[in-house]
Amino acid sequence: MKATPDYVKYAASIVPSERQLQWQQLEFYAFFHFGINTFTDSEWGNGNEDPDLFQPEKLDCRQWVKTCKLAGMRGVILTAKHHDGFCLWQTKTTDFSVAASSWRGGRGDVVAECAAACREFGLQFGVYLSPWDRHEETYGTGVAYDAYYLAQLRELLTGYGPLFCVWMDGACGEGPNGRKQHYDWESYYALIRKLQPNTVISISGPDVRWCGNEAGVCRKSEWSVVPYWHSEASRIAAASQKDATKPPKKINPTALDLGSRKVIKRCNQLIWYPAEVDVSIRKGWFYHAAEDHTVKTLDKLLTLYYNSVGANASLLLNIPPSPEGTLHERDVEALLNLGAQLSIDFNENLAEGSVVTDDRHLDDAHTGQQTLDPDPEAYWHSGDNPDGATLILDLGEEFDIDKIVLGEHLRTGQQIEAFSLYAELDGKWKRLCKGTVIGHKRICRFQEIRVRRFKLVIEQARCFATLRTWEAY
Ligand code: FUL
Repeated sequence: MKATPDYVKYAASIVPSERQLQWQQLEFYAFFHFGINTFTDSEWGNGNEDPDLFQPEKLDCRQWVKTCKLAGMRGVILTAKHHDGFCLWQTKTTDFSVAASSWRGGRGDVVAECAAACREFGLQFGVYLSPWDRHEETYGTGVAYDAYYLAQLRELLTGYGPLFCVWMDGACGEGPNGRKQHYDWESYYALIRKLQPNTVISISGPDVRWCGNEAGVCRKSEWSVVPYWHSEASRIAAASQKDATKPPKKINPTALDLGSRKVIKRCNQLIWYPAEVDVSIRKGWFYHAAEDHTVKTLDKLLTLYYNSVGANASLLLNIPPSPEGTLHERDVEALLNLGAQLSIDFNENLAEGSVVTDDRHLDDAHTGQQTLDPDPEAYWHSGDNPDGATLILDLGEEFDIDKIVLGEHLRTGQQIEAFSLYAELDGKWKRLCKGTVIGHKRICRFQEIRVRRFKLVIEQARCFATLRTWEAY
């Protein structure tokens, strides 16, 4: 048995917070980009719009949320305020809000309606609150704007029930000669922690990592333990959008590997910072009738799902409501088809009631069989000699299978660095899939085969290996 280097031991010791673990369970949730831009047909408003343009006459947040639920999502994030500064709730911090529109006599509140719809349908609710604000006069003055932003955060964190997430965008299009705001991030984080300790702070914050593009592309290996500097707001801002017409489509090639041994060896401060993939169902983030034909196909949506949720990232899929205040029928159709397909894909876990044997385990409470127990705290643990550990799943009889779902027990850290999955075909083990990260969830997809036994080999792990779940479809 080779000695584990100290830097690997250190990486193995990094574990998620309780709020990160809760967030990780959501896996797939919606983004709603809705605001004054919806009525001006733009992506980035300039902050000088007439608030009375905001007239979502048929606003129906129940339709938004219900559709998302049917698509298989477990939460939603609403743009309470985008870069233009227009607020979708009854705020006391500015006149530039729904209160200044004649819509519903100035008493409308989209944040409240969306939060209520989420409660009704059992989805989690979160808010996007753009730090960059093109309307607010104090933007760029430092402390005064921090106070403004904090007051907005306070209203949102105290007035609308539990928020699972505050999404702080790194985008800023002020350019070199524009206003420059030095945000007091720490004060924002402290207020969120104080008012809602279970809320994750995403993107320009310490809890959830932006995958680095807006095209739905995720790395082959999406490590959850990465160098701390990936969470620095200035670094995130530098990589973020600076021009409405140029959303980042690729991951910067220098940032393709965030957490292999090669990378973590060079950093003595690591953090748990799991990835989120944000992408729009259409071309733009906001609704434009001219983009109705760009709604992604079922195939494309499924690929996005499998490549993110199935690769240790969460999927934040944007569906922009139309000026009427409803989701357009094309988006609804696409979401319903997606939900229906996902329920077919994961209709019956054929591993349930099967037998898993292992060639090593820490103790009797952590045998291979534990991987089939739905309790998230029941898991297989290899003991301290994980490399080469082998588990066999025996379904008892042959089934047609094209997907295996694996997941580590994250409460004890991210340990697995390389694995291979095999199926027994005609008495021989045929490799189906070879990978690095398993993390919260790895979905291995392959050509459908008729098979009874699968073998999982942990080729390399940090201090030990765990497996919380093993499913077959
Ligand atoms: C970007 C913003 O500039 C876009 O408008 C959108 O909100 C996207 C999610 O983030 O950085």
